[in-house]
This record gives sequence, C-alpha cells and structure tokens, in this order.
Amino acid sequence: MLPHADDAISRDGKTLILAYDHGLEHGPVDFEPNPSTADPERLFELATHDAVTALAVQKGVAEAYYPDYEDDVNLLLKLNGTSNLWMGEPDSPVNCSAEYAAELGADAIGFTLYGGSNHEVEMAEEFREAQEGARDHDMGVVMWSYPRGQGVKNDTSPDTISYAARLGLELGADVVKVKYPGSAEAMGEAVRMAGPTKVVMSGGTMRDDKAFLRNVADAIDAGATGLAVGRNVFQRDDPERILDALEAVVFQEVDPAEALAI
Ligand code: FBP
Repeated sequence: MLPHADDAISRDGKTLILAYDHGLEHGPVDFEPNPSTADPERLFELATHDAVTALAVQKGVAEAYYPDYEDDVNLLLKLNGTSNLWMGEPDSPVNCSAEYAAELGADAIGFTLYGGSNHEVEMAEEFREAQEGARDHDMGVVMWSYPRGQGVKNDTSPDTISYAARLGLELGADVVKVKYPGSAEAMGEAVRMAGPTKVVMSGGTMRDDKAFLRNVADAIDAGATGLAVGRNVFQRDDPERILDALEAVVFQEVDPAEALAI
C-alpha cells in the first residue's frame, strides 16, 4: 500500500463505502425489499449523505449516472464482478480497465479476489494489472477479499478472515474488505495481519439495527477503519436513518444504542 492512497475515499481516516454492485452480483432480487433502489439515481442520492465516503458501482452504472454526481460523490469503480447466474467455481471476470476507470473519474478501483478458488491464480494476475494501473493514475485500491471455493472450508472463520486481510497487504491493496469473522478479537487479528492496509468490514444482510451497529462499533474498536455496506443500508425502508446512525458510530464513535436515538 502507498501512504494516503485511500485518502480520496476516506474522511478523518475512516471509510464508509456504500456498495451498489448488487444488480450484477445478485440480480434484481436485492432491490425487492425497497423497490426504489433499482434506480441507481436513488443510490447516488444516498451517497451524498455525509456518512458515505465513496460509492462502489460497476462501469455501466458509473457511465450513466456519475457525470451528474462527480462533484458530490467519490467514485469507487469495481473492475470485476460476476452474476449469480454463474454456477461454477468462484470467479469474477474483469469488465473494466484501471485506465478507463480513471477516465470515468474514479477515485479508487475495487477488485474482488476469491482466494482458494480454482481461479485464484488468474484472479491474482488480473489484480496485479488493475493494482499497477491504479498506481499509474493515483487511484486507491480496494480489494474485496472473499476466500471461497474448493480450497476453503469455512469462509468466515477467524483464520480465513485473517488470511483474507493479509492477502490485501501482500498484493498491494490500500483497503481490504472482509466479512465479519464473528468477534472483535478475530477482527483485531485480521487488522494486525493487514498491517498498514486498512480493513473494512462487509455489511451483510439485514439484521436487527442494534446488533448491526454493535458489530460495526466492535470492528472499529478492533482497529477496522469502517465498513463497506450495501443491503444493510439500501434494503431498509429508511436508509437515511441507518446512515445517520452509522455516521455517529463510525465517525464520532457514539455508542450504538445512543446512535439509534439520534
Ligand atoms: P452487502 O453489504 O450487501 O453484503 O454488500 C457487500 C458486497 O461485497 C457487495 O459489494 C457485493 O455485491 C456482495 O457483497 C457480494 O456478496 P456475496 O458474494 O457474498 O454474495
């Protein structure tokens, strides 16, 4: 990682990435709980909330919507992604170059790596090209480090998540996004393994507000710099309300119970 490479997608050293690549990764089913979120415009509007330090989208969504938001939203452009229609060993085809991401005005690039998949070798080679391209254009590098596939028995065990975080450091990510390993202690170990690479936790599916915010607070206490969250924000009836609470927990370190009362 390079010092400050992620500054454009962080604030006061904290990061809250609003992830919106679900239309590709999971399909329209993810928009069902809150149908207005099928419209990317709704997410770009949400991304103008003070809590959000970057919006992660795929190329096509950025091409169509980012020109109207480039003054108000930091763009994290995913360079690979796969649909839920694919049933093979985990893989994520590259659909955009770092050069084109820079042309679109991206502040950082995002890249999924499925360590442990039979496709890990090609994915790591593709990551190299993306990471070096990002360096050429002064963009930050965020790795979605999701071990899964034939080589992985438990994709959220503490050991697996520590390894996932370490892959971020070893391969040159500025920020590594990992699933929550189940406890603050395990998150702390993942943060230790990532060294200077910042660790953000993945949002997951919708759960009890208090429990979700507690996980976020625990992750931050353990040294994570924030989170990258999609469904746990946009599938709610009132996404702004949870963003208000997340802003308090992530940036002001307010206790989760109090944050909900704001
Ligand atoms: P969520 O916060 O909704 O879990 O999104 C995080 C994310 O990494 C998205 O960027 C991506 O679309 C999705 O999870 C992939 O999840 P999975 O591969 O586990 O189904």
